Amino acid sequence: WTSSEESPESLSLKRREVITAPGSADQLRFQIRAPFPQWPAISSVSADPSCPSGYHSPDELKPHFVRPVEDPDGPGADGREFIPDKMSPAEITEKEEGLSKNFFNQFASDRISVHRSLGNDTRHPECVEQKFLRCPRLPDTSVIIVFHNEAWSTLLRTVYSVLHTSPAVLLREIILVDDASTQDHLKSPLELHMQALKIVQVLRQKERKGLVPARLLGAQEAKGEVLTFLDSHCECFSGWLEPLLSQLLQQPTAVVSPVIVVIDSNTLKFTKPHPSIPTRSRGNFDWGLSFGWENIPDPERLKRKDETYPVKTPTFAGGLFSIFKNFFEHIGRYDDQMEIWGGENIEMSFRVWMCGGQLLVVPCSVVGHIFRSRTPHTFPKGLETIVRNQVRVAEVWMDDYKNVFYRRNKKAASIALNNTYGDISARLELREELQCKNFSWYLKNVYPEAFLPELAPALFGSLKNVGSNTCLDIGEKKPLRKAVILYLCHGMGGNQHFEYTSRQELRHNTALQLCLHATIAPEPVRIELCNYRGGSTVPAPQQQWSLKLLSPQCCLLECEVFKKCLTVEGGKAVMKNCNPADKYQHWTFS
Ligand code: LR7
Ligand code: MN
Repeated sequence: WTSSEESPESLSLKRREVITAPGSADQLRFQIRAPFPQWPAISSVSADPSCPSGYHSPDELKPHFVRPVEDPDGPGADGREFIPDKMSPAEITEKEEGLSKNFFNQFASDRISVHRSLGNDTRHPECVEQKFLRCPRLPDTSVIIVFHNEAWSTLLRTVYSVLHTSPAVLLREIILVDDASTQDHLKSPLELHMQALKIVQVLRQKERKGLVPARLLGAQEAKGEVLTFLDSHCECFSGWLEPLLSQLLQQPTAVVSPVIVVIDSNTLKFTKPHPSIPTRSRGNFDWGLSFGWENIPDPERLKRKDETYPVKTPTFAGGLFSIFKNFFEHIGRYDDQMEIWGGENIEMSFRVWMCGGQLLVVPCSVVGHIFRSRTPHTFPKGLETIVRNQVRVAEVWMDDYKNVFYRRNKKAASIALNNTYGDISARLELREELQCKNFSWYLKNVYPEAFLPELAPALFGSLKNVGSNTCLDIGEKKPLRKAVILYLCHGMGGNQHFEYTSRQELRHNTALQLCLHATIAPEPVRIELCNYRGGSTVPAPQQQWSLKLLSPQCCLLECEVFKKCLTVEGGKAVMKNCNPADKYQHWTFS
């Protein structure tokens, strides 16, 4: 088989045969041509006459298998939730301490075996039946886990789950990279424990720099053909590794992620996959540059012949993925000036697609991750660090679309304006050197479903009510169908960012497409999904506003179907008869 840049699909059409066909190594010998001139061909996948017959199996001999003393069938077995008996006052204190340190239930985690069983393999039958030839063998991998002040039980459970689910020949090593943790259990006790496991090494970053520099350190030391990154609070489900490696073998310029299932941060329950429910989600981003999940759109979903087929995804969560080490180096590793946490997942997503790679979710690979609602990490230079990382993404990769982000995040706009995001010349050179496509190519070809805000809206900013001196604000995390609120003007964009569009809507569109929706008083004016969302529909009349200019800064906001104007009354936004003399009907954009 030959993989060529012109038809990356041609190989994948035969993929079931490649990975499941019995037969001699000779019949299956194949070579992967370098997809880029600068990138050396991978030769190690050609057949080795002495290599063993048969298929990879999780039961394959594990020379490094070490059984921890804890019972895999103890509390939490089969991925079940941990339900404590009556808790003593001391236990309640312990639980609270664990929560405040980690923002997950360390108390529960500490009482579950570090190699708890996840029970039988509940993946889709097409995944369970899939077989992977041992010859020619799959590439081997280094698993790199970076951590900062991770709890002992979650970190060890991550390590043991890798050891117990990965066929030994495919697991070259596990590299733990400590991002300058301060907790004692992560110092010599960790080193001693890991030394006993032989194939696990601990690297230390002397200074706290964040997850990107830590992963780069791990990658530099890694000896495997493939790099596999995991967060420090994961559990691998059976059969997770082979589908990732096999997909890379077929598409060596892919970056592949498992399906990431939830380990509940309170009960530690592992959400096992359901055999008859196909994969539903892929990654996306919003115009605040946050990562999010969405349903796989129909055209992509229908292209999949069965559950073993990968899903193209516009972005990835960033924490759990595999990539050929030489492709990682070719495609520009990471932006090494990104600090602490945030932004690198979107950066890598844009870069991989724009510079000739692809981002795939492999549904037969399942890994659990403890999702938590808040970050427990300290930010030595403040939360601005995240915005600075995002500005680096926007400046390097987003062309004119960076302004769509800056309009929504005033902090980002000021970092960009004052040029305090550091030197990006090396990243711009990389973009040049790899002859990457531009951002509109990415939007058009990789994420055609993306909502594109107007590049140059007529009016935008926060909408201040002159009479009450407050600003329109979408309020909560889930503002849909809720009353718009009036809040102290903060001038940061965010929840107070509105744009007046060429279709006369007043939009807040960072993640969802939300529109200001007129109502009949006394019902307060609401936030609704915009009726016009591309295609042929038109805005609902309640979502069409005409501006009756009073000054260059703005106006009365009239909804023509009601012939009424947006008014602040009793701290609420309501529709009333228009009266240009009423200051509570005057609005300014700023
Ligand atoms: O300063 C730090 N140093 C670190 O080493 C901060 C964090 N870390 C480590 C940390 O111990 C953990 O192993 O970095 C890893 C990620 O940090 P988390 O787990 O506290 O945050 P998270 O799960 O929200 O991280 C998600 O977003 C990050 C943005 O920078 C990274 O992309 C993470 O890889 C990503 N995690 C995932 O993709 C797992 C799936 C969750 C989702 C969505
Ligand atoms: Mn995490």
